[in-house]
Amino acid sequence: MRRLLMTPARLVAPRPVSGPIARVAGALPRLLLVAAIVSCAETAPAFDASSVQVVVELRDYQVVPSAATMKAGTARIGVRNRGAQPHDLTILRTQTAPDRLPVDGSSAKAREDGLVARQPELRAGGSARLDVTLEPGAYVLICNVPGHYQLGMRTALTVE
Ligand SMILES: [Cu+2]
Repeated sequence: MRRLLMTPARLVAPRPVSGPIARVAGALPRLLLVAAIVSCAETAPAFDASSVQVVVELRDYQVVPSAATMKAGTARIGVRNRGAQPHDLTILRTQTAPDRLPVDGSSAKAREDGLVARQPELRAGGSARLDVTLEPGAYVLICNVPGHYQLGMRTALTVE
């Protein structure tokens, strides 16, 4: 846009203080600032939202899938950690209600009967794509970082 507004005379007229080196030097602080902002921001997602069947968000302390029901078969699950803590996604096939899984007192983790798949811990802002084959049935999605299941990181998923 800015270039379109420039007159031809301004484009060709050499100005004494604005050679290529002066321009780069002038832009440098801005470039460094942009680089700093980018490096602090969330890294690019490990999956394309249109290429996964469901996206599961891990929050402090909730597990929030974009759909409560999935089709049976091979599924691509996008996992995002939106919390400040590291979280994992543990997928169990079980008839037990999400809030009724037995918890091991010494490890503070939920028992993993019916374990189907796990996305290992993702740091805050991290993401991953988990490819799993799901048979029809009742599933529970949890984060099994010690204590997190008890804090509420659990939800139901139905596969049809
Ligand atoms: Cu967690």
